[in-house]
Amino acid sequence: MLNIVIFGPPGSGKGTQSKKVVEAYGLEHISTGEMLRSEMKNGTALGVIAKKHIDKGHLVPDHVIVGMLTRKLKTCRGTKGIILDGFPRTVNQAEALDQLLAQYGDQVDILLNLEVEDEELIKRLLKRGETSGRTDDNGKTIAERILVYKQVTTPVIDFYKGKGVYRSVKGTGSVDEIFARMQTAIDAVLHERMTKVK
Ligand code: B4P
Repeated sequence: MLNIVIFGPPGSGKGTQSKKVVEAYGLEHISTGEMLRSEMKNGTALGVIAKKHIDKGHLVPDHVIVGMLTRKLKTCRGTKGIILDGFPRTVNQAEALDQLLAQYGDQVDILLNLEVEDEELIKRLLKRGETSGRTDDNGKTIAERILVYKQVTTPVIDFYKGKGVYRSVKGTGSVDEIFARMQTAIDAVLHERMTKVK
């Protein structure tokens, strides 16, 4: 399996780029944000818990997210691989992911970090808020999400740097330009794998 993590602050283009990776490499897309929004829409118990946190721009508790992801990962066995979008967002989640993948003799092969400045993030999310209907795409909540990202989520970067799978990707420019940068990094991993097999 090829296991990719797409990482970056809110509004960095994780969802947008994940769709292109799925098309190009035939991977399963796992977006914890989308899964939570579906739970909220269906009014499930998990959705009710999630809404309380999401509306404030806070993270949903680790145990809730890890439980949801564990169930989802099981359904992805036997596929070409996965792209994780919005997970892990804490070091605890990263450790849990490691253990979950290790059960299957797998690991994260690459983490792609989309780097975008705050000003651009805010601009993108406010624009999306005009049409998305997302309760977290408003000025106050966007600012809180960016703060939470900096305080709680960025330590995940060091976790993966330590494993040698971290790659930085410039996240500004056109969607296709950014995707080309991502492809270069993913193809390098695939090439390295082929070389090892030979
Ligand atoms: P997510 O759905 O993951 O939301 P996000 O981080 O804001 O990223 P998103 O995918 O929306 O933005 P994207 O960069 O694709 O999470 C929502 C909430 O759920 C979180 O705040 C949290 O509360 C909770 N949650 C989710 N996962 C969790 C976890 N693991 N642990 C705890 N809580 C969790 O795109 C943004 C916009 O930019 C789009 O409108 C797009 O059109 C635009 N865009 C993209 N690329 C562009 C480009 N090159 N140029 C211009 N615009 C671009």
